[in-house]
Amino acid sequence: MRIDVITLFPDMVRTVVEHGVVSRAANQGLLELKLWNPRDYTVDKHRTVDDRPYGGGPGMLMKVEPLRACIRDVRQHNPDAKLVYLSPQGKLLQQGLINQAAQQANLILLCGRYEGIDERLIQLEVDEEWSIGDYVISGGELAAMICIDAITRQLPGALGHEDSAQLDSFTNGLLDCPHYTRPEQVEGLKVPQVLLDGHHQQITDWRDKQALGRTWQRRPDLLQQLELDSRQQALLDEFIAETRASRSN
Ligand code: 4GY
Repeated sequence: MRIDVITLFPDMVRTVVEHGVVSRAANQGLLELKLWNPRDYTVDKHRTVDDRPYGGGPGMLMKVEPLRACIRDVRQHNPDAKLVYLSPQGKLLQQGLINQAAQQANLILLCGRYEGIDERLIQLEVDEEWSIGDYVISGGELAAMICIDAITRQLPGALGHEDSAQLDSFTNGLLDCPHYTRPEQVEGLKVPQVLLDGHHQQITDWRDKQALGRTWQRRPDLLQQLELDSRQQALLDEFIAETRASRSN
């Protein structure tokens, strides 16, 4: 997959391919990241990339001409790609949207700075607007890096074992189960016995039950969107019964 990123801070975005899973994917040729800086498309002596908002008020906007020239150049090199603007006004990013994006060959991510970009550039140039959540950060770069990371780990071959993105939390619409490693005891807290016994079906049942139970406790909104099968419903019923029992003890 090829991802082009339009940003005033290319050095910041590049760091996403310098570590871990995303770095390995880039080195394997699964991900090709290209960075484009609107500042390289300025023509004035000061290389100006900001401009004042009509109507006044605090803050600046990204200057239209260099940004538009940059977008045009990217599109010329990558004509088939969808262009996504990252902003709090966008569609909330969820695993389904990430997985869909990972099926595409190309993507262009546009990072805003200052107070953002002229609305007419959104109308004319932007195909989709995505949000990473209901909070404001100082620029689109961190949002783009989150997108790149989340998309890359869904590319076939990006994770060590081919099925581990399948096992990720949210792939099944649920939160993850708890995990334990050595030592067997930490400050008197023990590893659940079932994980030590080596009965694989019991381990699977326990993990699924914990995932269902935690989702029920912490994110009931996620559970409501799911149709549980009879095994899952039975495991959740057990979890709820155990929770009530241990609360009344
Ligand atoms: N939330 N999801 C987000 C954001 C920063 C000024 C427009 C978000 O995606 N991006 O908060 N972005 C602003 C900064 C320009 C984007």
